[in-house]
Amino acid sequence: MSTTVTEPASSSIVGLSLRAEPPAASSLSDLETKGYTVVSGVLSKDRAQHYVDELYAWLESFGLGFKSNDRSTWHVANVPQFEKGGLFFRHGVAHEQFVWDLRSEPAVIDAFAKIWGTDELIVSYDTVNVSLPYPKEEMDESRTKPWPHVDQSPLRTFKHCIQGIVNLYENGPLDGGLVVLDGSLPLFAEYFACHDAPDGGWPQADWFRHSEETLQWFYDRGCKWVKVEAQPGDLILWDSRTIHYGDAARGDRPRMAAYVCYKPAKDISSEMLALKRDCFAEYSGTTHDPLNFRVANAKTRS
Ligand SMILES: O=C(O)CCC(=O)C(=O)O
Repeated sequence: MSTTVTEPASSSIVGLSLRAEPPAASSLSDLETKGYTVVSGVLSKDRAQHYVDELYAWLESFGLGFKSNDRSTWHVANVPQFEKGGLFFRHGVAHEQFVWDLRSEPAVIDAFAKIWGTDELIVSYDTVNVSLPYPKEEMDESRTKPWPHVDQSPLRTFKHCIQGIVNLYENGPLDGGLVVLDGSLPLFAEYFACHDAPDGGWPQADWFRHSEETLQWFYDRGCKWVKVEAQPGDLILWDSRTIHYGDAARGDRPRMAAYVCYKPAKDISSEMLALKRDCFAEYSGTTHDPLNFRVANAKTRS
């Protein structure tokens, strides 16, 4: 099995420069009101295909039997270990050159510059998602069951984090991908205000897992699940207060995507910056928030 990674593109982790047109204001106003949006065409279709090819080459490099051009080899046992429908955390994938290239795409950075009003941004070392349509019997419930959650502590009710997915392959209703509970963003604070906190209080960590019982309150207020569809090269953005999960592939197409998230660089603490430098040096990935992150391993996806 290959564990090689290429050298990161740069030793600098702050201050990525901007050269692109800002995203349309309408996409970002949806983000404010609905809690999610799709910014079209941050990458050209050719550029998106380039990253698809890189992802396939990365999977093939392990020599486990997977061949992108032979569907008879698309088995769970033929690719490196992943979580859920297709989240890869191991083997330094967060620091592969193509993942750094993707994070450095000017139009991706520019969307976040618009969100935060600064181009002095710091990026997370988040991962990629390749959710292939594996044979059903190879995908147990732990991979396919919805895992609805918000990535924000109930104790912070303000806009704190905007998560991003660069979508690389055509993504429709049956493909693996982001599913959001439409209407849940404006109800985030009210839900926690009108329900009793568990013993020990609401979690301080930026994560709250919902269950069918807790979701009923949202369904009663008209919230509906929406699979976010996107074209190759689109950037999906969502507010961490929006209830969501990543679905496994249910059709016959692969999902190919990379998670991206940037925040103002000035807001990182010196301790987290030091940890980030260590992660960079050791090719470790992180969870999605570039400022308040955990070092990623198989169990840390939030
Ligand atoms: O894979 C996805 O579309 C969503 C992943 C997710 O739930 C997250 O990053 O918090």
